[in-house]
Amino acid sequence: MSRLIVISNRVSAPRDGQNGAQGGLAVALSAALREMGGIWFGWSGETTDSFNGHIHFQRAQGVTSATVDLEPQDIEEYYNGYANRTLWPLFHYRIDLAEYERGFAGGYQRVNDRFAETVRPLIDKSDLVWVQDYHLFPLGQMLRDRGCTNRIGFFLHIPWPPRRLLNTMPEAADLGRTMFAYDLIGFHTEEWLDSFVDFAVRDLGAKLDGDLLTLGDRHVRVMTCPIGIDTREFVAAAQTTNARLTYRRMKDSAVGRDLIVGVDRLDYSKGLEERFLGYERFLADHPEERKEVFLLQIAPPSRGAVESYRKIRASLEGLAGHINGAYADMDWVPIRYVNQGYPRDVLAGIYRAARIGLVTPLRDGMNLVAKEYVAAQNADDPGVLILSRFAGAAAQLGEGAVLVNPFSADEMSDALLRALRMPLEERQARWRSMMDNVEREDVLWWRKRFTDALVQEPVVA
Ligand code: GDG
Repeated sequence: MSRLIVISNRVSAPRDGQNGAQGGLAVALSAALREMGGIWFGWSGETTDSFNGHIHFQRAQGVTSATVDLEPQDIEEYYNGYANRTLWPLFHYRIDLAEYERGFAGGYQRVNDRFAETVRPLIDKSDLVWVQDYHLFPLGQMLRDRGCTNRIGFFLHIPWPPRRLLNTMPEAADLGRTMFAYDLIGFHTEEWLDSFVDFAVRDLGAKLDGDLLTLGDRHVRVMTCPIGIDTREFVAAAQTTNARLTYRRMKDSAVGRDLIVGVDRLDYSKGLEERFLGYERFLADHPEERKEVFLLQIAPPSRGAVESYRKIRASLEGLAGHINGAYADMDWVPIRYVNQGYPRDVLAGIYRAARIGLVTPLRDGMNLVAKEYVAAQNADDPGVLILSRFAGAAAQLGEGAVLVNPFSADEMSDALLRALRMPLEERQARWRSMMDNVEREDVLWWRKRFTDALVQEPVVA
């Protein structure tokens, strides 16, 4: 059997002494590495004055990780720059926020080149190579340039944007051509896959035959492979003592009111401002509901080195303060806005206590919070998921969730009212249809679907 070489920006392989839960992706990839053998390679998260290619190997809980340190300039140009200020906004359709700087593009190429040079000697002839996400688009090509004939797959965790948006980026065509170094590319949904194919065919001149794209002498297969959560683990997390205590604490502090919960990294793609405005519209439209509900928004800060993230933090604080100022009473505050993260079992308890899960990104590759909310519910008395139609998760959960357009405050207001008034039977039926999907297409299913497809690919001559 082939070994698996996973390459991602950061490595979240288990560490010695760690007994807290890892995230779903880390669990799935660790399980795959344990089963197939192999290595997880990426940036350590540490800096070094001058890049030396020194690899730190670690083996814990049956998984080998190999990490390298990067220079401060690498981190500035590759990570904070091209990945988070160019690609992330562009791929989330925010060309107004995307910054096109040659310095960023150069740093991105340099770090990908450093990754390729460092990881190349670790790859044996029969290994499967699996590259993760937008930080590493050109890595496959750079490995091919170094004689790597292995099967190489790529999975994109974020959307692929429509070609008219992508083409605003000066390096769009180059980036697109390097994607043909891969044998297989996975996307969460048909929509992201179609955008890629449309771009490849119309802008690069590729030919499509079934699910195979051809450009010159290179072929790449495209597939949808929606990521799931570690459902069994999350259902169990919702039953732990910590989760039960949290559930109790939330119910006590709600004093009979309905909890609406949002949990998101603080990121403009998650639609937090629009969510607050939709909730405000609901409060304005339905004075009789005001003291019957409250919104708990958990938003741990992320990417604080990037200006647009500092701005959104400030503007959300202002908006939450404004709404609370306008509507709060001495015994009720409409929004509890929290800028810290919580352990996974605490989150599970909060989800379970919430009558509504409000997941309204403006654009999201998948969105795992939606699935975690579903997994944490009590089957006898489940809450309602209000889900953005622009999240990848809507393709799988669309029948059970109440879908909304997150740009419309009116639609959000209507959806909140509908969810609050939804009869138990309807809630149960909707939840069951979502839970069936969350159980069937979990993260282990996702990993197997991708690696099984990659193994089928012919080896490059
Ligand atoms: C990218 C894509 C795609 C959040 N707050 C806390 C916490 N979280 C956890 C959630 C969830 C994860 O972070 C967030 O996952 P999402 O999928 O919602 O979003 P991104 O971080 O943007 O992920 C996304 C994903 O990759 C996988 O392909 O679904 O579309 O953007 O698991 O629970 N975890 C803890 N405390 C918190 O306060 N412990």
